[in-house]
Amino acid sequence: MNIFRILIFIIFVGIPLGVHAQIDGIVISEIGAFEPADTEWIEIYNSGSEDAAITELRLFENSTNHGITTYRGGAVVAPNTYAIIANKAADFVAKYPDYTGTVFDSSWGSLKEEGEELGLKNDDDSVVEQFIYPAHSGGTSLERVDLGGDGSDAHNWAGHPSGHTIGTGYIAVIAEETAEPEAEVETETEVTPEPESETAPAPEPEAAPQP
Ligand SMILES: [Ca+2]
Repeated sequence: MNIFRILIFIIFVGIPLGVHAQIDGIVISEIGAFEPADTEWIEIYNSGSEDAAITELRLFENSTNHGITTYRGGAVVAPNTYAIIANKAADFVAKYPDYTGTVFDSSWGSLKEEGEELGLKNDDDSVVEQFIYPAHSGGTSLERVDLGGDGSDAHNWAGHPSGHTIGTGYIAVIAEETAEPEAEVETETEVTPEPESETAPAPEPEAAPQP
């Protein structure tokens, strides 16, 4: 009988294969590299259809796998939900009391504003996400424009015009249009000629019939 051998095979080959739960659909959605190192953070988003245990992932930064532990809100991020991985979770929470979502704690040196390789890996080292984010300075966060789009495409990242969107998604800002055209508006008003004051005389009110 080969059943014994089959059982041995299942136990020693099958189970180890199943041990590593592959987590799919977690994307890095925003990067807070502009912060002082202690309050640096990375926003993630679960674009998958299942709950994801983020503590089973490793944050890959500076060629190192950094562990991720729970801090607030548990280990799992539900589908269509944002969460934060902080360099020092306590410092992050103290700085951003308005954000009440899930926070994970990790530990890294410093996220580089010049851009660097960043990623998320499963515990078997398989890659969930890995890319080099583009340089961005100016004291604001770097947001991923299309969460389903390529993280290694520099055009898929945009510096926030004034701050960040911790816990929420990217919103296209029309700041480009509101900031520049002031001068244009002025010239436009100058150019538009006043209509010749050849206004037709107001129609005379119909004389009220004499009684
Ligand atoms: Ca965000």
